Amino acid sequence: MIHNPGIECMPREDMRKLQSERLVKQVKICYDNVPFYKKKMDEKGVKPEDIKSIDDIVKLPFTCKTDLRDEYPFGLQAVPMSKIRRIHASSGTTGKPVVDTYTDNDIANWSEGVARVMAVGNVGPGDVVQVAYGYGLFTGGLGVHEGAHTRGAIQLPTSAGNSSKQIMLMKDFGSTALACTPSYALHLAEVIEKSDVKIGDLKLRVGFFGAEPWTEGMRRELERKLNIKAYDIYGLTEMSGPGVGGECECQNGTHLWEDMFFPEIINPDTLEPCAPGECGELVFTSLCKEAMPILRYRTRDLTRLIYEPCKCGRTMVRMDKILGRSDDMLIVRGVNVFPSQIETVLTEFPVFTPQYYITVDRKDNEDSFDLDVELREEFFSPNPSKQMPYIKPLYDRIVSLVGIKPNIHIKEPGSIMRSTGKAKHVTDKRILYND
Ligand code: DLL
Repeated sequence: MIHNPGIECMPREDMRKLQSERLVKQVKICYDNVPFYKKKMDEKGVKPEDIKSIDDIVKLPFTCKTDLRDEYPFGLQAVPMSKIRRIHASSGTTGKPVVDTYTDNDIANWSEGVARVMAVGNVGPGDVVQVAYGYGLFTGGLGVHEGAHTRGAIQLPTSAGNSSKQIMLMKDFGSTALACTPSYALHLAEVIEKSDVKIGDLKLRVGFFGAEPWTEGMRRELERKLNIKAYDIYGLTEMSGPGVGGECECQNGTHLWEDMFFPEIINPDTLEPCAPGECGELVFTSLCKEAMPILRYRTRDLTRLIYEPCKCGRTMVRMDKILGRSDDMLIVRGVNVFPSQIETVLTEFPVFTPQYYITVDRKDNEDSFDLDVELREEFFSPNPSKQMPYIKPLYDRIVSLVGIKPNIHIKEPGSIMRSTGKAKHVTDKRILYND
């Protein structure tokens, strides 16, 4: 089901016109109300009058995460505090959080973005949407909550954690949709397997998973284990939160809501636009944010855009699965490794669970790459000689696909740390030596 066909299926020329109109306004708002943008544009010699259409976007300066931190908390705000209705922030691992603030209209637009994603799963009145993203400063919980509200569905705000209770409520309240990180969804599936609840006792039919990279293999696993259709939902705090885009029924790329967020792909080294279809860093310009508009924000997410028309009828551009963030990329013995590549390989092997943990270290000037994996219950034996036949094919596949020679350690099923939010897959001990 398409939530807003007038916009989602708009002819591309009309979309360009809408984007142009909105960009012109958004840039003027930034220049006139946010000293940070005035300074940046003046430095680049660009005036609002120079921005006449969406094609002129390349004239604008970029905004980086460090700019957001420098302007913490409200330096990028374009309206007085009396117009603000909500404040969210991303946790981040270092320093100050990234803040986003919202007017009433911003919250309405944000909910519209999430509602468009939920419509793909035909979520509407009578559906119980179990929102197991964290509620709080994180945008996942409240963002998805509002989107479910816009669809006229019943919101079940369980937040993340307390897995046994999640499953009890899922069964007793008849949840039809589950929204959480894919890693937490997998954990819930494992808890269900170990409980008295049968999948047939549940009414679950659809899931909206995001906030972290996940692979096609993980989708297959979640769809099989939970007997649902699993859709990807993408977003980031700086662009309001979840619902910057989502997958359609074709599950073949994430449509980005281009009427609200204009995407570009740039080469992160040269900062030049990439050729259409080429992989690079995703950059967004908000087109109708009121409280904290944002120009050419460098997300650090690596992906490519797909402009070929989609069979679903939506005309909005699609993006490929996010390979990872440039700052999550590990360089081990000179090889670039994204944790999601390990998930891709693991899910090719039915004997392994998709759980993994990477530890990178440096000994005698050489990098080591240790990989903890779990065999499924039915294949596990503590006897190392019985594990060997499973290790060799996994090792070979990682060497050929990722280009790195891992030290593989087989762990007991269930022993790798599960997460209720964004999963942590890596410890890079080398960072300690650089401090
Ligand atoms: O994670 C917003 C969100 C909540 C999205 C719930 C989807 C569902 P942040 O905490 O600011 O916001 O993190 C944003 O998470 O730049 C990506 O690196 C990553 N990310 C978000 N969605 C996906 C996804 C929320 N579907 C950062 N696939 C982004 C891959 C994702 N990575």
